Amino acid sequence: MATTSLPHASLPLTAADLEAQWMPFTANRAFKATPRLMASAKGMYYTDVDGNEILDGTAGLWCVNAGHAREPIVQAIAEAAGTLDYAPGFNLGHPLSFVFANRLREITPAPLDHIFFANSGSEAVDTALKIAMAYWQAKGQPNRVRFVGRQRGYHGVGFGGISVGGIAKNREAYLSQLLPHVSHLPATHGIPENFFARGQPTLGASLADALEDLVAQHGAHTIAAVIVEPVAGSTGVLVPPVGYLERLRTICDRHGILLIFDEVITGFGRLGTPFAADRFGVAPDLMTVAKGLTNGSVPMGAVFATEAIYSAVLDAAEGGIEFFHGYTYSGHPLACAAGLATLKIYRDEALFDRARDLAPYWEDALHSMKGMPHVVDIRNIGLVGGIELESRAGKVGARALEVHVDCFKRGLLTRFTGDTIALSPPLIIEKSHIDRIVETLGGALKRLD
Ligand code: PXG
Ligand code: PLP
Repeated sequence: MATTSLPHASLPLTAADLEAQWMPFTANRAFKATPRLMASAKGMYYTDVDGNEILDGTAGLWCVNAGHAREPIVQAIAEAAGTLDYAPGFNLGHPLSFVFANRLREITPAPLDHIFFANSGSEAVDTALKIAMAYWQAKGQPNRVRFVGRQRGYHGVGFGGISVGGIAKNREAYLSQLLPHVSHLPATHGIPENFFARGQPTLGASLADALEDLVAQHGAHTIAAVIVEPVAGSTGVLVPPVGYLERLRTICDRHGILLIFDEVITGFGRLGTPFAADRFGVAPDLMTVAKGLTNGSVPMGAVFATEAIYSAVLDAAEGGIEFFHGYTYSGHPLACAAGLATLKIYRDEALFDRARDLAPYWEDALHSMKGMPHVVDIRNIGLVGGIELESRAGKVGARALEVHVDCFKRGLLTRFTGDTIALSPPLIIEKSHIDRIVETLGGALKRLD
C-alpha cells in the first residue's frame, strides 16, 4: 500500500485530542493521563503508536481468533465495500447474508438451523430474549415471561443483557428499571476443592438444581428461558463443573423451558470445538454469538434458533411481518463478507482443531504458575485461561491491574477482571508464544507485592 488516508498521520495525539471520545468501560481520566494506543496489528502482534510490539494474549477482546489483519478478510471487506456498501435488510436483501447464514448452519451444533443477524453480542442477547418471548406467545403460553440468568453472568450491556446478567457493577445504577421478571442461578465458582482444577472441575453439577427451586417458586408455566455462558468469560473464566450443563438441559426439558447458550466468547473455536455446545455435548434451543464470527474485523452478532422456534413464530403470524425486531445493519454486507472469509480461514487452517491440540500444552503452561506469589486459583479449558490473585485488603482489582500494566510494558497484552488475569490468545498461537506469555506473566507476578 503506497499511501494512507488514515488519520495516523496526525500523531501524536495531545491530551486535548483525547477528550472528545467518552471511552467504554474505561477509567477515562486515568487513561487519558497515561494513554496506551495501538497503531497496527498483524498475526499475533499489535504495534503501539510508539512502535513497541505487543504479543496479543487476549485475541483483542476475545474476538480475533484467526489472528490480526488476515489478508483474505481484509480483501473481502474491501471488495464488499466497493461492490455493495449497504443494502436495506427489511423486506429487501442481498445474497451475501443468505450465503453466510447457510455457511454458518453447516458448522452449527444441530439443530440450530435459523440465524438472525445483529451487530454485537449485546444485540444478539436482546434479540434472543425477544425471540424466546415471541416463541411462547406463538405457542399460546404468553405467561412464560421469566428469564433465568446466573450470578456473575455477562450478557452484554443492553437492558435485557444486564437484567439477566449477574455482574453487580454493570447493574447497580439501573436496578429500578431492569426487566421485571428475572431470577438468577448461583455462580458455579467458589468450591475450594475445585481450585486449580485442570479443565472442568468435578464438583458442583448439583448447583443446576437451583433451577428446580425456581420452578417450585414461580411455576414452570411462567419461565420462558434460562440463559448462561457455557464457560463464563468476562467474570473471570469460570469453567462449568462436570455434568452441570447436562443437568441444566435436563431440568429445562422436564419443564419445557428454553435453554439459551451465550457463546459470544466460547463460539468459533475457543474451546477446541466449533462451539461450547459441541464441546460439552449439550444442545441449546437458542445460541448467541459475536466476536469470532467475523474475527473481530467488522462488528456483528447473531442468534441461532431451532427450526421449532423459527417455524412456531412464523406460523403464528397471520401474514405480514412475523417478528417485530431488526437492526439497520442486520446482515450488513461488509460483516457478511468478513464472516465468510473468516469461516474459510477457520476451516482451511483447521484452527478449531489446532486449539484442541494445543490445549494440553496451554494447560501445563498455565498451571506451571501454581505456587507463584498471590496466585489462589488457575482455571483453563481449550485456549482460555484465568489466573486468580488474592486481592489486597479493600482493593479488589489492584493487583491484577499492576500485573496487566507490567506485562504490557514488557510487550504482552493480558486482560483482567477483578483480580483474575484472563488469557484467550488467537488460535494461531505457537508454543513459543505460550512460553513467552508464561515467562512474562510469571515475571510480573514475582515483582508484585
Ligand atoms: N455475551 C457474552 C458472553 C460476552 O462475553 C457479550 C455478550 C456482549 O458482546 P458485545 O459485542 O456487545 O460487547 C459479551 C462480550 C472482557 C470483555 O474482557 C468481555 C466482553 C466484551 C468486552 C470485554 O471482560 N464480552
Ligand atoms: N434511533 C433512531 C432515531 C433510528 O431511526 C433508528 C433506526 O432507524 C435507531 C435508533 C436504531 O438504529 P439501529 O437500527 O442501527 O439499531
